[in-house]
This record gives sequence, C-alpha cells and structure tokens, in this order.
Amino acid sequence: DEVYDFAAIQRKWQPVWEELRPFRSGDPADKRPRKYILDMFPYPSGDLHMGHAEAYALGDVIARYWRQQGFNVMHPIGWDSFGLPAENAAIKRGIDPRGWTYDNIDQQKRSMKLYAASFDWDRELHTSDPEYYKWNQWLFLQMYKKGLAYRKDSWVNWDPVDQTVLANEQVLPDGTSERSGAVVVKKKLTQWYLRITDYADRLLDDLNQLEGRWPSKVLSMQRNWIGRSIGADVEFEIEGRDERVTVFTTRPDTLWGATFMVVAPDSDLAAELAAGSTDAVQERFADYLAEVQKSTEMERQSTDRPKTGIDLGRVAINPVTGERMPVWAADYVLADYGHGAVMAVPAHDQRDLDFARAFDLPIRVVVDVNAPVTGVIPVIGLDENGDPILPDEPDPLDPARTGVALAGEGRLMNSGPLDGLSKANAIKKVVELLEADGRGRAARNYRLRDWLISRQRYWGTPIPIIHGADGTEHPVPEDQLPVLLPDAAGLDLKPKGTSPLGAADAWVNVPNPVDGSPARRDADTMDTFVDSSWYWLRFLNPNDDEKAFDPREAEKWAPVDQYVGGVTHAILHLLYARFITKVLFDLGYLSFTEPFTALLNQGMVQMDGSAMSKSKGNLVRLSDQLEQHGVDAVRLTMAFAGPPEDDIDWADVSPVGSAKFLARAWRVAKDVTSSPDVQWKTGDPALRRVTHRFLADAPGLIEAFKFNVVVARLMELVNATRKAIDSGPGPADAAVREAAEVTAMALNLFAPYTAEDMWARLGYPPSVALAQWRKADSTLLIEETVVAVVQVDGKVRDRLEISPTIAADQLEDLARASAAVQRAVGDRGIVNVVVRAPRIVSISTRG
Ligand code: ANZ
Repeated sequence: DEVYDFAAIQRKWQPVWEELRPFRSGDPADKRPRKYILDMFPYPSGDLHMGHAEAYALGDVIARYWRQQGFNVMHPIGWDSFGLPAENAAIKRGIDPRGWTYDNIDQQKRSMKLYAASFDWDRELHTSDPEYYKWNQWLFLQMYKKGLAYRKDSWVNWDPVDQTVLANEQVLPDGTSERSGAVVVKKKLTQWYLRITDYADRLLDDLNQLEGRWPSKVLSMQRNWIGRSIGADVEFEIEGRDERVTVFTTRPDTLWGATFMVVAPDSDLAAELAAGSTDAVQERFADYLAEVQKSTEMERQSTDRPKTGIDLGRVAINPVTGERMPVWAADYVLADYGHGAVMAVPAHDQRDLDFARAFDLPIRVVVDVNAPVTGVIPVIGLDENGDPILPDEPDPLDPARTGVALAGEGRLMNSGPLDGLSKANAIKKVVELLEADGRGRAARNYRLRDWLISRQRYWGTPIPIIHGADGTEHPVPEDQLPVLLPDAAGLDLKPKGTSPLGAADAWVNVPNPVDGSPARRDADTMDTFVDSSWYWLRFLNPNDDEKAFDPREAEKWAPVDQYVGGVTHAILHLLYARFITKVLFDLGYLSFTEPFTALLNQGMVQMDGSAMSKSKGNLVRLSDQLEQHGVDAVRLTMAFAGPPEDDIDWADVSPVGSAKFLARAWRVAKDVTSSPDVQWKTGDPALRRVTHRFLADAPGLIEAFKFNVVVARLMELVNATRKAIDSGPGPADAAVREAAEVTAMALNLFAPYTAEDMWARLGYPPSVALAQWRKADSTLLIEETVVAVVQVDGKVRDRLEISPTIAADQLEDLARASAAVQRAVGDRGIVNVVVRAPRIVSISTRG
C-alpha cells in the first residue's frame, strides 16, 4: 500500500509548477478583479530562516485564498539587497559585497521555491541592480527639484563602530545603534535630508483612514513618532542682542510664571549667547558642552537624573511682565526640538521645577489647581471665641516646597488679564495678546525630524549630485542616470568616516555639468530605506527601463490590499513608504495617498520562550525542519500555531503532528473510488452537512486571519470523512469525494504540495491553486438550532442561535464577537468567561 511521502511529493510537483507558472498575474487580457498581496521583501543576509518561513506561510495563505475567490492576485517578491550587512561581511572576508549578496539571493530563491510560496516570479527585483537603483536616483532628483531633498550642516547620530550616520529611527531607545549595537554619539556633518517634516500633519491625519485595518499598536507607534504638539511660539527680547529668541511652548497660558529661560547647550544660539558673555562663562560653557556631547538623547530626556546646566550670564525679558529673566544652558533642552530654547515655568513644569530647585531660581504659581487639601490638620489650641487655632501650615501644594510641579488644570492667577480663566481660554487669550503685539503666535511642533539619508558606505545607491569646486550643487541630468556604483575592487571599504566612494578617483572626478570645470560626485550613498519606500510600486513593472513605475498599472493594482510583515518595521519602513507615497501623489504619479490598505504583523518564532539566536544555542534551522518534516508540515504548523499576530514557540508546536494530519488527509483522497462526474446530491447527507458548513465558514475565518481555526475545522472534516469511508457509506459515496475535494482545496492554502497531490489523485489536472472555492449549498446549512444566552456581569445581553453540538470555544468566540456583548463590556476588559455549551455563556468584567 502506498504511503504518504512528502519528499517524493515535493520532488514531483515543484517542477510541474515551475513549468505551469500558475501564479503569474501580468496577463493584460485577464478580466478577473485584482488583489495586491505583498509580503515584506527579505534582506539576503543568508539562507531563509524560521521567521521568513512564518511570514511567507501566512502571507501565502492570503494570496492563495484570494485566487480561489476568483481574483487575479499579484503576489510578488524581490530582494532588499543593498545595505550594511553585505558590506560588513565583505570587509570581514575580504570579498566583494556584490558577490556575497547575489550568492545569498540565489540560495534564498531556491529555498523560497522549495517552500512553494505562490510568488509571481516574473516580477522579481533586486534593489542593488542598476535597473532598480536608477529609479532611487530619479526619485531623489524629483524631490530635489521640489526642495524636498536638501543638504544641511547638523549634529547627526554617529555610529562609531559602523562609522556612519544613522537616522533617528535607527537609534534604539537606550541610545545604541540598531545595526551595530554601539553607543551612538553626536557628530557635526553636512548631510542630505528628505523633508518628511513637511508631511507631518498628513502622515498623522491619514492614519485615521487606516484605523481598524492596521494593528492599533502600529498606528499608535506612528502617532507617537510623529509626535504633534499644539501650542505657541513666544518671542523674548535678549539684552544686548538685536534679534529676539523664540521659544515653543504647549502652555503659553503660564507665561506669567516664566521666571527664566533655558537654551540647548548644543545649539548655535547657546554658542552665540555664551560668546557674548564673560570669558569665565565662555570657558565653563565649553567644558559643559563637551560633557553634554557624550550623553545620548535618551539620557538627556530622562527625568530622574540630576539636572546640570550653566548660567550664561545673559538676560531675557518676559514679554508680558517685563521682568528680567536669567538665561541658562542645560541639557534637558534639546537643540533640534522646537527652537532649542524654552521659557521655564518651574511651578507648572516638572523639569523646570527640578532645575529651579537645583539652582535656586524663582518659582511662581500662576495656575490655581485648587486640589482639595487632604489629611487632617491638627488643632493647636482655641482662640478667645473658642474657635480652633490652626498651625501656620505652609501651602500643602507649594511646588517650591513639595518639589511637585502643578501640571494639572485650574484657573489662572497672578496673570493679569488671564486671571480667572480656564487653561483653554487663557491659551486663546494670551495667543491673541501676543499676536496683536507681534510677540508670538499659535504654533505646532513635531517630534518627527527630517529624514537623514546620507550614508558614508559603499553598498548603496550613489546620490546623483555633482559638487562644483565653488561649492555649487548640480543634479546629474536625468538622461545620465543611473550613476553606477563603481567596482568595489581596489576600494578600501573599511569604515573610516568618509565614504569609500570618495577614493574611487576615476569615478568621483567628473566635469562640472555647467561649465566643464573640475568637479566631484557626491560620494555618499542613500539610506536603504529609500529603496524599500517604493519597491511595492516597482513590482508593477519591474523591467520597465523608461520609468520607475507605470501610473496606469498603479491605477489597476495599487494601493496594496494586504501587506504582511514583522512589527519591527512598525515605524521606519512604514513611515517612509507612506511619506514617499504622498510625495508621488503630489507629483501627480499616484491617485492615492496611503500605500498599504491593510497590514498584518505576524509574531515571532521563538524557542523555549525566547528569541532564537546562534549565541544562545537555540537556533532552529529552517532547512533542518524542512528536511525532517517536509515543507507542508512546517507551513501548516505556522498557520496552526495560534493567531498569526502571536509569537510561536517552536518548542510548543508539533510539526510531527502536522505531518500526521497531512498523511491522514492525503489517504482520504487516495481512498476515494468514485469518479469526478458523481452526482453530489446522492452523497451521504450527514457528511455533506459537515463539508458545506466548512465551505460556508472558512472564508470569513480566513479574512479575519483565523487560520488556526480553519485548520482545526479542516481536521474535523478529515475525521468525518475517514469515518464515512471506514464505518459509514464507504469510499464510493459522492459525499466522500466531495469532502476530499474540499479538503484538497482548503489544504492548498496551507500545504500546497499535499493538496496538489490529492487533487491529482482525485482525477484533476494541476493546479489546485487555481481551483475556485465552492459555494456552500444553503439547504445543507439549515440544522436544528438552540438558543444560547449570553450574560455580562449577570445581565442577559444577547441570545445566539447556535448548533446544539457547538464546541465550547466556538460558542465563546461567538459570544465575544456579539456587538451587544461588546457594548455591555465597554472598555472594562473581560476577566472571566464561563461557558456551558450550548446554553449559557457568562462573562465577568473588570469593575
Ligand atoms: C512652558 C511650559 C509650561 C511647558 C508648562 C510645559 C508645561 P511637547 O509636549 O513634548 O511638545 N520644550 C520646548 N522646546 C523644548 C526643547 N527643545 N527641549 C526640551 N523641552 C522643550 O513639549 C513641549 C514643551 O516642552 C514646551 O512647553 C516646553 O516647555 C518644552 F507648565 O513651555 B513648555
């Protein structure tokens, strides 16, 4: 008797698909509706690993699902193949990054084909190909023309190990480099930036469109990253200086309580104010600045470290009180936020209060937060009228004494025309007063910084600018693109703070495009996040050498219907892709402003509760898993492990169990003895009901990403079919064939090899991936029902009509999904659910 042999099945079908190419999506005559399903493309740093295996298994369920629903699905793949890992590997081994990269791509591609992800290989791209990066350069030039790409001198994040600058996004919260792990320091350099801050409001506001379609965690990470603050700019005169200093504040209502000013020590303003002060101040300032330069931004913003700073010996004038205020430099004020200077209101801002208390600066309360005094005040005696005498207690809320700033809301006091107003009204009023006086205005501020794209490294896209000897900038004419990356041979790629390209004499020295005089190419390369910001558009026509992408194809396919990838890209990549989409919209190339309509973040594959790594010795090799259990068992395990958003612990799952189930399903198809032209209606009604219930339920479950539930239901279906073969109507019954065919179609989503082999045994030509999902026969869905009651905190909130044989967890899912129940639960959170299937679900909430 023939047994299930996954290796033989893989060997059999891979070449058949290679020949058939069932996943091509580029036929212009294809009239099916379209779906664009995109997996984040891999970085070719070695062979595929378990994380890839999870992501591509899940993305493929979605792509295969929509094909079976009658869509022309575009599911492309390519390689994000520029970047530091290749360069570092090349340096370590003394080889060319190009060779290393393309060897890895070959290996990953072979693995992906074995893994049977349903990619349209006609659309394959590599960002390190000149045919691709030419268009990075084109994009850069379009942005340059619009003033969206510019160069400036500024303090940048410097990775002392990789010897290159980093975008803010690449510096981890602990101040280390996301890439090398080194502590990031500040360095002043002239660098290229993309003006993403011009798009801050749109990047923020458009997130509302994605509500419910992107994970809420990602939406809030994006919102925090952009970090919009609403407030005012206020101008202060400085004695001995012509120009006023502007500060940004979210609390202009507290202006009467501003008692000193603080500037960022690493700002030009601080240097200038110090230079205009005494020699002693200048000396102390220089020492302090050197000290500050050593700390990270994270450290500087931390509230629980001792405040440091120096008095610059200069005087600012409070524009409303006319009071003279000292000007200090302190590192809790950041140079690149707002205007790099603050009006300090110690009574109402904790950092200002800590500073004022440390350096004995004045503190004035201007908001009566009117908090009730708690605690009992002891009576110390009675007066002549017999009334209690209270001790001369200090104000229990006095910030100078308690060290706690009064940040809450209240009525304004000690504030002249603002007295008695609420915070909101006071803000309105003071902004009016300042505007009338030309001393301020309403203003917004963002945490978001412009995107620094210059990298002093080799393996990236050359920046298409030529620098004249006189310091002028000249864009490379578009018809001279691409600016090819010179050969690595003969170049020293070792990090040294300047780009290796600067040493490629023949490449870097070019005539000035204007007058032919000697000039030099820009020797920096672009951040590789530029490459990945628009690759999803290049997939539309990856071989077009006339344009970056075809707007008509974009009209047909884009935006991406479903994007699948890791939450590690929640900020950087997604923000940049959203930004570039809006830029291309503004340039007239796109008709939409958001690139990814829906986003699924898969969890991570772990081992024994922690991330897998070579050093921990808990690395599970994908190639070993595929060899031991087969592709289908690994893929099925990924889908069955739990909700896709959750992490998978490989120690807790069972690819062996998956393989057993696949063998069981496969034997069902093998045992079928009827031919494809059976009359379905003659089949066993009980089995047919199970099959059609599955047909009816699976699509909704897949669209809600409940892949694991579908697999569980499929297991039930296979069990029911087995029973029908062995102890029911037997292998010739039409219902047995029907169930086996539906099983093959559904397994196509999770276990394509097994599904294809089943399909062939059932008498059909390849490919099951193109078979259309069958409609459930509604007459078979009617079954005896009972009513289950759902209670929330003891009150009946819903009644559900359900099958009397419903499983407890399924009933619980239904109860939790009920709108009435969700309303009753509100945002209190569920603490306990008791299910007595099929009659009662009792939910308890917090509070
Ligand atoms: C006076 C004030 C009074 C403030 C008060 C707050 C509370 P967000 O919300 O993060 O935008 N600030 C302004 N520029 C700064 C800089 N470069 N570095 C550090 N702090 C800076 O914070 C805005 C507030 O942070 C501003 O409002 C300013 O302090 C401070 F009761 O002004 B505020």
